[in-house]
Amino acid sequence: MIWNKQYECMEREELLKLQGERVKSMVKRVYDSVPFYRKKLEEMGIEPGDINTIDDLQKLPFTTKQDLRDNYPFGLFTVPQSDIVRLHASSGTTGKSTVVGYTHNDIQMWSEVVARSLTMAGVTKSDIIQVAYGYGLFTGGLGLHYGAEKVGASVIPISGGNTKKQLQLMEDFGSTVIACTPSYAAYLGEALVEEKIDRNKIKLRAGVFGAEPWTEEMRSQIEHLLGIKAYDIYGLSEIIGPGVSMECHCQNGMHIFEDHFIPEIINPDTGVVLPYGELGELVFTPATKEAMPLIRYRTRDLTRLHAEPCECGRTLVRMEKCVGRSDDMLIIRGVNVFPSQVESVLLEMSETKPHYLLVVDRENNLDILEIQVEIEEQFFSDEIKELEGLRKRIKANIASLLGISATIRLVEPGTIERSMGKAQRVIDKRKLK
Ligand code: DLL
Repeated sequence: MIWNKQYECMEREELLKLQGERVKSMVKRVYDSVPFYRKKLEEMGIEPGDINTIDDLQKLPFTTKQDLRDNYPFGLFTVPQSDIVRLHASSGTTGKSTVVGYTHNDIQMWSEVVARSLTMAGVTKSDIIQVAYGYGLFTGGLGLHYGAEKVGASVIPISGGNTKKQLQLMEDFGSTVIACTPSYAAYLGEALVEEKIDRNKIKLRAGVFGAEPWTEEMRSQIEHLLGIKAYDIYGLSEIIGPGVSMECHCQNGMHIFEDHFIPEIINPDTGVVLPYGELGELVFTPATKEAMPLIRYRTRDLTRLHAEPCECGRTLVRMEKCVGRSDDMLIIRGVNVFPSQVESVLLEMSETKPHYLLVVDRENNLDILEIQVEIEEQFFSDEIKELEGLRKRIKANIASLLGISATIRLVEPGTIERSMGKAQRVIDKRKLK
């Protein structure tokens, strides 16, 4: 068990002081060693000596994904290549991937925050954890791996995919915890039934799911399918990887490890910092990173922060489940729609399975949305009349909750492509035109 009470239960005043000291020393480091940051700060007339307390953070400029691309591959590193012990890269759908580097100390810090995260899900050295996030350039697999080893759990580094083998090892090795994307967890749950595996032989009790947005409705479905308690873990490669924040047993938002990653919520249009409780874009300053600390990195993830104390005893702020990324937001006939909103509507209905796809297109200059949704086998074999009733109910719920009209296509179980990693929930054909 790794519960670092010194930092996780720190008095707010003390934590803010610590954050101030950490930002101050980090700004001096990047100013001295990263030409990009020196230039940017000089242009704004800021010197490292101007940054003394955490309140001064707001004087500093933002860093964006484009800045990482412009400095591809190693331009933002603060240390010589000989001090880098690991490189990861995020795939990125457009342009060059973004590269991140880690020193030995960075890997230690990362392992600790993931270990703290797993501790929140009750993971101890007695657990057997199946790490089914992808290993490789993606941070999920190795991130969870090192954290689980630090806790002392027995790690099965199976990586993503190979579903039959996942189930076989789950049964034979007696995995008690599974770590993967929520979409893959839903698929594993389904495969368990298809393979007719005796549920009594499965010892799973908890899941550590993240890397993509997922709703409370998805959580209920996964918990039901796998017979476990499902926890949300958040992170991004630019900041460290998984383990930036995690839900404790109270499941009242994800605690951010603020001693390392300093969060802010901003208005994405104006860059103005918003108070706790307001919805906006999450910004992080990973102040203790050695190889690649960033100043006010804009994540594009939309959420809210809450600072009220949590029953678990941790004083760290909590972030709500992400609504989605600002770049995943669809604008359909002028209405803003997040795939996660569609997911909540669909999965609230017992007839639907957690597999769906949004196809957006344009016809006669008008946006059209088709939602393909898989339904449970027993309902699919029902009479046409009943299927039609279900289709109409989904359409009405989408219209009343999201304010858009969509074509609903009910598809047979197994039709929508399953994802072993991050699910693709949207095909926007308008972009291809
Ligand atoms: O997805 C790191 C990770 C691995 C997190 C395993 C959790 C578990 P990237 O590939 O850089 O890193 O993608 C980061 O994924 O900005 C969010 O948009 C999204 N994301 C990550 N975790 C969550 C989550 C990893 N729990 C991007 N809920 C982030 C919603 C998430 N979105």
